[in-house]
Amino acid sequence: NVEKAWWKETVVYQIYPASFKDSDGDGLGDIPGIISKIPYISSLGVNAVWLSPIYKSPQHDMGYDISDYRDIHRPYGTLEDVQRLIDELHKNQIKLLMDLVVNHTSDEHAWFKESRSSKQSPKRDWYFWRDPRYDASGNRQEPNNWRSIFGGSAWHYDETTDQYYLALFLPSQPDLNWSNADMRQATYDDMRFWQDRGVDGFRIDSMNLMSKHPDLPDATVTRPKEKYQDGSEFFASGPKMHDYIREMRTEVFDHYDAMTVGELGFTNDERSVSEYVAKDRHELNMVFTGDIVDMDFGPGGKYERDDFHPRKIRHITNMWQCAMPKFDGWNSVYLDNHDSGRSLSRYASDKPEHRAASAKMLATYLMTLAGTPFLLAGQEFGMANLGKDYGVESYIDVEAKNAYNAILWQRGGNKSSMGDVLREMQRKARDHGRLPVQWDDSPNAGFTAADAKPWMTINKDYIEWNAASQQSDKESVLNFYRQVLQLRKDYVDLLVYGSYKPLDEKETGEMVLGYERASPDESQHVAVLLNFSDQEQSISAAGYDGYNTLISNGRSEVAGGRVRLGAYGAVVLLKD
Ligand code: ISL
Repeated sequence: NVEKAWWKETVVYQIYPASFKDSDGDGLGDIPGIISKIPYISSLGVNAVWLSPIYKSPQHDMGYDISDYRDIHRPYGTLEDVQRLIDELHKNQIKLLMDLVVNHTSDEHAWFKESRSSKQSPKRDWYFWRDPRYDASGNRQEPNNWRSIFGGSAWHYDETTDQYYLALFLPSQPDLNWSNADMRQATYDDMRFWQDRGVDGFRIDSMNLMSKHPDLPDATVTRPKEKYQDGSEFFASGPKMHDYIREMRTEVFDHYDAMTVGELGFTNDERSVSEYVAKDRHELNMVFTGDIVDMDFGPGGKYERDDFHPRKIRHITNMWQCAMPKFDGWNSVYLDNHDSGRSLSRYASDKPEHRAASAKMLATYLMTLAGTPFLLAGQEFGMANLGKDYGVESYIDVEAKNAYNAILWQRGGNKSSMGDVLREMQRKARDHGRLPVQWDDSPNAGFTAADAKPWMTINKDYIEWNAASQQSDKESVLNFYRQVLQLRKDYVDLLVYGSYKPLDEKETGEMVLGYERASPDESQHVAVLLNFSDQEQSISAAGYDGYNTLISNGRSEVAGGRVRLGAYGAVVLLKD
């Protein structure tokens, strides 16, 4: 039997602070804006908020480049505002998870400034500094061949000391050296600073990159035409990773009953993931594996074409749902975050005739699996990607821009050859996950003042797709979300703690994801059937005598011994 815990019964709502709600008309979301929406957040039935970074930052990567962990980016508000946010959320029984970005800092952080000042600096070893290599003709070269996640070399030359520093993301995001014990203690102090103010836990950014292979060896060459290579074999889930997590627990988390969610890029295999979340390891409560947001990446990367197929979500869902009970682990369940396109537009359909049904089908997926569900703000009323009529100039995020420019360069600067890349951007660019929330149909979607200039594009579909217009409509996506969240509470034994049994593709057809859940005492049973295609599907109802529809997105029918699902149909059948 699965052990009970508050963080297992929670549904988490992710807020991207820049895009949630602007209270002062500067076009950027802020903390008072979030506070003003607490009644709305509370009305959804979520029990926790994950807030993307709000700390002091030069904002080269939207706050994932932190220059002071104990201060707030002024346009978002002040420490007092954050305290008010924590207190107001708590009054509404909503917990707050902060984003903990400690794989790297900003190059404007005092630690890095000190570290870069001289080789003798006491903080020199808090980051990775290495001598140049020289090629046969005496040209200065990077210490190894690693590619940055945002493109180019991961190493940056610094004249002051004639050495390179390592930055796996932007050059302005130098990686911290976790093998330095003083650095680790300083980080733990910063975590305690927030926990002492009442924060309930952390989503830990790029967690598995904190331990690198101590020799920083050259990566295996997988793209021979390119100078820099994927070094993740040496920088993801390195040898000391689990020592650091255990230390973090005993130094910080255990003293606060903190909820912990580690982001794991690159680490997607069952055995490695189990080492983070198996119960007897006492490390993290849950993780985000990247596989679920990479289902439509191409063989050579994100901006290559590889059309999504339902068999991928079946495979990944079954894998994690079946794996976790083997080692008493727990996981997150998510489809969207601020690093990708909206799942509605990628894994289902945002065409007008399918949009609401698709959003409800995905909601059914999120709320009927074992694991803690995470929603990205706007998902609860069917926000979608920017449409096909938005050109490349609408994309302002550094990841897509860098990728676009790198491919353009490979193609000799021929812009007319870039249609395929733009298509993939329209699907997957991080910008879509960061669109301002569409509150109502007033100018600027009620996100900011009517005469303000929003910091990024507001999707023009807001006139039709916004939270206000769905409030009182019983059939709306928004109210469907409220219903499935309520079901998850009403059937907590079944939907949170119940067992999971995949339905075979032979029974459901390859376009349908089907699974059964049973409560630990076997008194309750459900079958969930989700059509990930725009074609009608028909499944034998032979095993479901005595089952009734618990919830449906309006595109299902049980009759004549068959369950019929319309395009993107979803149904949950409960045994009476
Ligand atoms: O490269 C990846 C794994 O295949 C990425 O998914 C990687 O894990 C991800 O880019 C890390 O994202 C996080 O850290 C970044 C920041 O830009 C993202 O917004 C954040 O979610 C650097 O802090």
